[in-house]
Amino acid sequence: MHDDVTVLIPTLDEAATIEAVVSGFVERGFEHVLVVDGGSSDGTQELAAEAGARVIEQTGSGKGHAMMQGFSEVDTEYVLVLDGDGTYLPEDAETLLEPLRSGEADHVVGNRFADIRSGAMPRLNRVGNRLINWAYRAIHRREHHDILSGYRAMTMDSLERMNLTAEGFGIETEMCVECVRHGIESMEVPITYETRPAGSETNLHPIKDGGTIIVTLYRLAKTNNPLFYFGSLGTLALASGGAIAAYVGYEWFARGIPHEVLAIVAAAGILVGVQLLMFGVLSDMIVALHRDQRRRIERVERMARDDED
Ligand SMILES: Nc1nc2c(ncn2[C@@H]2O[C@H](COP(=O)(O)OP(=O)(O)OP(=O)(O)O)[C@@H](O)[C@H]2O)c(=O)[nH]1
Ligand SMILES: [Mg+2]
Repeated sequence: MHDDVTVLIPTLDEAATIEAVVSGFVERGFEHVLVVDGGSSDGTQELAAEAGARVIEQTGSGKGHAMMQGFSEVDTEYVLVLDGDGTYLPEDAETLLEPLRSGEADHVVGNRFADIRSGAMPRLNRVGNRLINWAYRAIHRREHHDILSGYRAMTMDSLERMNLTAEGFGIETEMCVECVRHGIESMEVPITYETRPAGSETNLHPIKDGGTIIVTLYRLAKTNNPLFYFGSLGTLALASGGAIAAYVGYEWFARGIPHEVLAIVAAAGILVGVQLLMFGVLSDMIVALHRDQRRRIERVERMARDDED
């Protein structure tokens, strides 16, 4: 029934749940279930295969790496990605796939906050999510409220246009940023987020992985919103330089004490800050021009392709 969809599940020690997750999809008519396992030692691979999945073992490590390896094996039009920890429901698959089939979007993200079971997400993760989504909206100017969601559906076509590199938990962030960069239509649909069943362990370290995600978001801001990237650094340098200059000035005029070294530091901070700000404005113009050019090239490519058909 769903022979145009591959259900891709990255797993690492998910024996407690993987069987139920895979059979949930098989029973709903998904013939292609692909589990990319990161070398589980608890029998996840066998359980997944018994439930009807095709299982491959990951050649590297990290969730992002597993997903990229999985994508390279997909030969269907659509891909549905989800975790193997039983926190996402097969019942929501249709909701995620519908916008792809109707042509409304090429990348659909399940919004966990629409219906989140109590205890499904620790407070720290909740706060981190809120902060990261807010930063994403501010930097990339697209309405998303759950960019880190692990339940997503996409067309293979749009996926092939993305340039993915994040090997760990930064992959979801990267996907949302790539959508903006390549003009891929993305949208959000409400889904349910369940609590991990007892006996199932998380692989996510909120501080370490949260940090990686924030760094990923910031690093990727450079190409989509350079004014923010350079501007924030520039403002920081300018503010520190200005503060030191104010202190040096106060000491000199009010108390007659000179601070030569500090004065040089302050001047350097202000100079660097102003330069970074100018650099930000210039890069912003370059990016805008570049985006314009690329849209034009893509339009011409599409026209050429349509002519061929
Ligand atoms: N193949 C592979 N899968 C991984 C790796 N790390 C995590 N996973 C899987 O990726 C999915 C998401 O990992 P989780 O630990 O559930 O992380 P999360 O969903 O962001 O965090 P929780 O809120 O704790 O569930 C799960 O199915 C994991 O088994 C890895 O290194 N390799
Ligand atoms: Mg999970």
